[in-house]
Amino acid sequence: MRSLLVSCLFASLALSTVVPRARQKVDYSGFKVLRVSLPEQRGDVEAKIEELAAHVLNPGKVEHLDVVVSPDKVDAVKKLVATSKVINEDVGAALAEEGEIKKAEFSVAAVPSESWFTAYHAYADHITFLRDLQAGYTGQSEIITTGTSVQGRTLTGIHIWGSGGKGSKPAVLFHGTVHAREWISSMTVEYMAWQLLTKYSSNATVKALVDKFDLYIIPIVNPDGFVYSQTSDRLWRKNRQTVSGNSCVGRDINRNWPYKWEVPGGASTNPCSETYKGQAAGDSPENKGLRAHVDSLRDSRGLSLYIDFHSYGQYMLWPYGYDCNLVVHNDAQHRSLATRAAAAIRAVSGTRYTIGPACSTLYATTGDSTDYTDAVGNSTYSYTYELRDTGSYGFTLPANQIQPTVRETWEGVVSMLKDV
Ligand code: 0X9
Ligand code: ZN
Repeated sequence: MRSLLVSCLFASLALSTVVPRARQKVDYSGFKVLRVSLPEQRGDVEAKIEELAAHVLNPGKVEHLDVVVSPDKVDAVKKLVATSKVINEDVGAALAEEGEIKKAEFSVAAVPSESWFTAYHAYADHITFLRDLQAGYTGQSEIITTGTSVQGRTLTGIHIWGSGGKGSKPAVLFHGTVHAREWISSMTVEYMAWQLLTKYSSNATVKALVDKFDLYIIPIVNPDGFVYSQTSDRLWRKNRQTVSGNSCVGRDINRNWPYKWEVPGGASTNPCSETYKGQAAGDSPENKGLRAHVDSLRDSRGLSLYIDFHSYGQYMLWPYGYDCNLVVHNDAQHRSLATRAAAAIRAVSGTRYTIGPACSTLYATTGDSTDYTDAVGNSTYSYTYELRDTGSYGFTLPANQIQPTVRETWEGVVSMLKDV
């Protein structure tokens, strides 16, 4: 008995050095979402709200913040601001509508079917999905890795090419799930890969697109955060990196890219904030791997198009994030591609996107991916997509909206790929 206890203890200690054991899952029953107005001098009030809130859903937003607050802290938050309203009475009940994480049933080495896109999935199943998809198309795809996360997970993606052969065409790069809680983005990015490979031989449009580019598709660039959002806190956003001397965890990988990282205003220097930028430019391991990949594509065949898939809000945004007065040299071309892509999406389902330069259309960010891919990666086009919805469900989009979302977004992406 004693030796059993000792070996269990040893096993759990050994496990904890690899992946810290998840604490009990956060129960959001009774938590509310408050929409609070901010004063002109927002700094102090914002910091106090961040301290009281369990999460800020739209950090950086100028007009108002949407904050998730436990029932006992609602009054304290309300006292800090001039106006507030409850926009969700029970976050726990809203999360329950999202649908369970489905345990996937993979048949041996079969290409995944479209039913994959009817549910959300565990991280390990996402990796199996990619491997099974790739295994069905070994002549025109390979699994790629672009570095390692804080907890040692490999950033995994798929490289797809067409008739010109591997590595012969300009590069297209898609990223998903840099923000852990944005689950619809993993599904959407996977749908792009699935469509490109499964439709290549039957659909002339798809064939032409795959023949035109080398496509690099990484559905989950923040695996530790994603796993944490499934095991511990559904509303987790950042990675799982610690900061010495501080108990708060996580850098916002989308504030960590080493371009204009040092500019003040578009990210937080507080490790407890949702938008913590890190201690130095590019100091998250996830960013190091992603950046090396962007740099190597730039140095080989050049990047034609980069899309970073997020949720929510239904926006298509392009550089710059760090300065609201700067206009990118090919702003007009960015706008015209986005106009056509948004129209293509709307034609499928009526879903409306707002388009524009990131800073002036949404809010300022420093160290975000698209500023880097534009200015350092020399990508001809760089976009952030904010997928469905506009806030009714937010990050916890119900599973029955996965297929409508991925199908409409596919049409937007096809439109962009044709136009590039
Ligand atoms: O804040 C972000 O990183 C993105 N929004 S999200 O709600 N998914 O977190 C937006 C990034 C786009 N860049 C700018 N708005 N500057
Ligand atoms: Zn995001």
